[in-house]
Formats: sequence, C-alpha cells, structure tokens
Amino acid sequence: MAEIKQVLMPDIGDSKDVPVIEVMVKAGDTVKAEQSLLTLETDKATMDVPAPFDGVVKNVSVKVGDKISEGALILSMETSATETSAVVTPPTTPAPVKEAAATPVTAPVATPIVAPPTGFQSSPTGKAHASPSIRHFARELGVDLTRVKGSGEKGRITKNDVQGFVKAALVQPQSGTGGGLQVSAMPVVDFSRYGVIETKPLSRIKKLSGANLHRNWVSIPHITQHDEADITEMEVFRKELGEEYSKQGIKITPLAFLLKAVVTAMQQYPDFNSSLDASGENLVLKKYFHIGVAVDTPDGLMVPVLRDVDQKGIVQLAKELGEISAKAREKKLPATAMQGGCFTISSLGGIGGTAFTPIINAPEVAILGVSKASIKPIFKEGEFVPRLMLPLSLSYDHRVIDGAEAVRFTSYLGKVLSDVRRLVL
Ligand code: CAO
Repeated sequence: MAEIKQVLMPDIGDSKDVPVIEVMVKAGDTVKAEQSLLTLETDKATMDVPAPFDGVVKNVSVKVGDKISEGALILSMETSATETSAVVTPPTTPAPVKEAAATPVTAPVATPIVAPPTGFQSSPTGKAHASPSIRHFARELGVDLTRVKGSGEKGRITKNDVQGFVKAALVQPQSGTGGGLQVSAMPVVDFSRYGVIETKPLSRIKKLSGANLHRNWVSIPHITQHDEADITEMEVFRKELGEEYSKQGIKITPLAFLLKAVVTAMQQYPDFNSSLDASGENLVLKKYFHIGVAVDTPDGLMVPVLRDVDQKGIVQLAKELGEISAKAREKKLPATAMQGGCFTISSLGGIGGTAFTPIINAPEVAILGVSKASIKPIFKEGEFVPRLMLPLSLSYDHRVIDGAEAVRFTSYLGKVLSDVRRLVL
C-alpha cells in the first residue's frame, strides 16, 4: 500500500547548520534507493544524502542555500514499499562522518526516515557518477562533471579523470586571438510546442559571416565610443555636388565624405590602421588605406573594400561606392574584392537609428558605425541653433586602442566632418 514517508537529515557528526549546495530532485521525480537527493558542504567535506528507499518525491522542503541540522525535514516521498529502515552507506568523504542512524518512525500518514549521508552516488538520471570529494575537486576547478567520462568502476569519475579533462581543455588549440572558450550549449527548443512555425535555412553568406562575427565578438574585447559630428555645412556642399554629378549617374551620399574623413583620422592616429600580429605582441602598422564598407544585400551582409582611399577624391569614391554596392547586391563581387581592408564603415544612416555597436572585422582593430543624421538644437555662442548632427559609433579593440585615443579619434573625425575643407589638408 502506498505510504508517505518523511526523509530527515541524518546525523553527520559535529556539524550543524550545514549549507545545502545542490538539490538533485524535485516534486514528482521517481527516485531509486541510494540515488542522491542533495549535497551538503561542511567546512571539512561535501557529502551527498541519498534516498533511503525507492519512491516518488512528493514535496521537497529544502533549497540551495538553506542551512540544515540533524533531524531537519528534507522531503517527503511516497513509497509502495513496506520497508521501514533506511540503507546506511558508509561515507567515503575525507571528513570523519559518523554513520547515520536509520531511525524509521512509523506514523499513520507520514513516516520520517533519516537518510544516511553517503560517499559517492550512482545516479540513474544520467547525472555524473562521482564521490563528493571528486565533486568538490571538480567544483573548485569549475569542471562540469556531466562532461567528464568516468574510468572507474561502473563509470565512476576519478580524480585522474577530472585532471585529464582539465589538461585536455588547456591544450585545446587556441586561435591566437582567442578560442578555447567554454560556453554552455544553447538550449534546444521545440518552438512548435508554442505555436505555428516555419523553418528557413540561413543563406550561404549568413552562415559564413555568422561564424566570423561570432569569433570576432567573443575573441576581441570590444568597446564602442559614441559621438556626434555636426555635418550641417557638409550637407550643403554634398547637395551641391549631388546636383552636379547626378547627371553623370553618380550619387553622392554622406558615406563618400565619411570614407575620406576616416582616412584623415587614421593618418592622424595610425594605431587605427593596424593589426595585431600572430603572436599578439606586435602591431603591424599599414601604410596603405583600404576601407571596407558593409553592404546590406538580400542574402546577407557583404564587406567589399575600396582601395587607396587616401589617393581618391570624394566624387571618385562616390562612384566606386555605387559600383561595389551594386555588384555586391548582384552577387558579382569576386572574393578578392573583400580582402585587404584596414578599417570598416558600417552605415545604417540611410535607414535610421541613433547608435549601435558594430562588430570589429578582424584582423582590423576598429569599425565605424554611422546612424541617421538629424537636426538637433545645439547651443552655440549663447543660443540654441538647429544643426544637422550625425551619430557615430566607433567600436575598437581595447587591446590595441585605449579609450582616450578612441575619443580623440571620433573628436577629430567630427572636426573634419564639420569643416570638410580639412579633408584636403
Ligand atoms: N544620415 C541621413 N541620411 C543618410 C545617411 C545618414 N547617415 N546616410 C545616407 N543617407 C541618405 C542618403 O543620402 C540617401 O538619401 P537620398 O536617397 O535622399 O539621396 C539615402 O539615405 C540612402 O542612401 P544609401 O543607403 O543608398 O547610400 P549610402 O551611401 O549611405 O550607403 C550602402 C550605401 C551600400 C552602405 C548602404 O546602401 C547599405 O547597404 N547600408 C547598410 C549597411 C549595413 O547593413 N550595415 C550593418 C552592418 S551590421 O549588421
């Protein structure tokens, strides 16, 4: 006949108010005798408290962080067994732990059973099979025991297994600028449980660029410096030029000016035109100025590179920009057109936005994000005046560039854009 029994905290020597560091079961779980219910951590050792019998957990009375002493109610279990005494497993923890007294108390509804503390636990739920001392050792090293293969009896994880796992993780190939990151796997979710779905494969470009974006995002310490440039006068000039060159089919957008202004700022601050070498100990400074431009295509993001921007004028750059973005959208760009960049500009200004965090296009060390210019009241010479302000978001590799240098760069860029005569200096 089914019976509800209570499982109480056993005698674990002198220890009182012992912290619960792990609760392995929840209401509704079916547990087997000897399966670990929770882990306690005294100042001498960690130990598991196993189930004294088979049954179904009805109610768990402790949670992680609770401090419990002998006799405390751990949980109640429904059992069909008639057994009334708990199995006592001698602990194998390094700490001297008294054998628990199995103290079955029969009651009409609930029978408290004192669970014995145990050495190591074998879990039928697929949890790691390891002794508390090994669990403690693994916890100190930050090792997830579910990823360690046990070589001991019945697959038990030994100290050697944990050490071997750590050694293997340490010698995993590093990518020079990162790699070897241990991140937990993304949850696999069946979205159809929540509503109607459709699965669409990622484009080839998205698959390729996704891997690079991910690598760059996790392996480069990014900082993004936001700033604004007053482009009121630049816009007047751009519109004049635009009218003049539209007849030749050349569209002059703010991006052509930005290309030129960025190169001027890179000449002023040469670290922005560098890359870390393979050792990560030297900067390779480039004397050429090839600038990548992020182009939004129906298949995903492409970054063709404009060559020798320092040697070209605004009109020439505008013309080339039109050509490479058209080619990118028509998938006519050869791979070589996307190589050799020194710095990237990602302009979302034609679409909108006020600021964003562009991801550095390694091995470059900085990227400029541009959002939509808008008229703002700017306080000048004692009064507010309407000015066209362009939002700039500069992400930089903090291993190469300091914050002060980054804001000097954006300030300089702002100065050049607010007075484009400086572009010819
Ligand atoms: N503020 C206000 N208006 C802007 C602007 C800005 N910062 N930048 C461009 N504009 C205007 C242009 O002047 C143009 O106006 P008109 O049509 O009235 O002349 C309009 O916006 C459209 O410009 P455009 O987008 O065609 O041209 P562009 O030179 O600014 O940009 C290109 C070219 C290829 C960079 C762009 O089309 C593009 O693909 N941008 C998206 C890049 C991207 O996706 N980056 C994200 C990377 S991170 O995922």
